[in-house]
Amino acid sequence: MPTIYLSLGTNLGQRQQNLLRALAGLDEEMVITAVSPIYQTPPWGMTNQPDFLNLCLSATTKLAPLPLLHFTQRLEQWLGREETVRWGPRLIDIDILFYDDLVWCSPELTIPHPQIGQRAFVLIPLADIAPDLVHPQTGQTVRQMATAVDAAGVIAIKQNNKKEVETRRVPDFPPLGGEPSRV
Ligand code: A4P
Ligand code: MG
Repeated sequence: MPTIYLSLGTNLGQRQQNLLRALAGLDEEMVITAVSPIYQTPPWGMTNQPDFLNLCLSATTKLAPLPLLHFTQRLEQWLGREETVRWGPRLIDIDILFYDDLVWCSPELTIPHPQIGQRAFVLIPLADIAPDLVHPQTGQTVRQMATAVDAAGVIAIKQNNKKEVETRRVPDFPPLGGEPSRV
């Protein structure tokens, strides 16, 4: 099965709970193999907004790239994410970083995620779980990219472990094909 890497971010509401609920929802369509610590990170891109909590995870999944994107978008909506401006505040954001060593570019989906190299909020947690992962376009490892990025203000606040994910399943998250519903 393909190995994927995802980045999760939140800066509205109950931020830790948002991350744990997202992990539990993702668990429905993938086998999560590693979860980074949760980091508090200063807002990137649009700086006039609250600090984020971020984490990265690795997983294996049967979903092809576009169905994976549609699944994560449906989960974002189900968790209560509302429309926002680009890089603006959000309850939950799920980005696909890598999908094996696939390079994919369409209007809807770009893999690897195009801004990985500029984002400490992605690279620092990713380096905790996959330091030797190689970017298929640049040949750089995650460790090399993480060393090169400005990580000021990126602070680990909580270890995560798979047990916590497993005990936090969202029992009523509808399987693929179900109608999205609100919490
Ligand atoms: N899309 C294309 N490729 C991908 C991909 N690999 N993964 C498209 C996920 N989505 C992908 O995303 C806009 C569109 O990108 C989607 O409809 C999908 O078709 P979005 O999440 O709806 O919009 P957005 O998040 O506002 O835009 P964007 O450019 O994806 O922003 P990011 O990259 O998600 O950045 N600062 C900190 N510290 N921590 C954060 O987590 N997050 C952001 C949002 C800004 N600043 C942050 C953080
Ligand atoms: Mg996004």
